[in-house]
Amino acid sequence: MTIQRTFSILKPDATARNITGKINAKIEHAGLKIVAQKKLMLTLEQAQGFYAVHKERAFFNDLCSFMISGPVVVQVLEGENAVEKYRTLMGSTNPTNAEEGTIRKEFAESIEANTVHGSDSLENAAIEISYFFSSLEIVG
Ligand code: IDP
Ligand code: MG
Repeated sequence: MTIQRTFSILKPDATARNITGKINAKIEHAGLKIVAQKKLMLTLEQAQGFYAVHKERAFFNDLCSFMISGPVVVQVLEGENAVEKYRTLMGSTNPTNAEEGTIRKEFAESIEANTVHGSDSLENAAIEISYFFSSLEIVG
């Protein structure tokens, strides 16, 4: 029984299609609580910094362009085993491979426009949360 916090982004393809509420319903139905949330436009510098781990990948420039193509919703999710629970709820990076019932299976448009980001470890969750939120903005 470990309560964790993880970091989530509802990507520009989600805000463009006005489905952030549908995604949040799935998040809450899975038992994760949205303890912080804000909508913003990323700058190119912020997107590049956030995805710096991927900077050598062929898709890096396209990914950063996509992430600044419209507003995103950044969130902190809290709950039992939140990091792994949210990764499971998201589904595989490529929606073609995503499992039934996952966010990406239901909503993702492509391997790039795949609707959501979620931290891949507890350590990265803490780094990513602090990239976007101050502790005063997180209300459990
Ligand atoms: P994840 O979001 O499932 O953790 P990562 O491998 O960390 O997947 O990749 C980060 C993001 O980069 C993905 O969510 C997706 O938007 C994009 N991406 C990953 N692989 C590809 C690819 O092969 N082509 C285009 N975009 C990709
Ligand atoms: Mg990742």
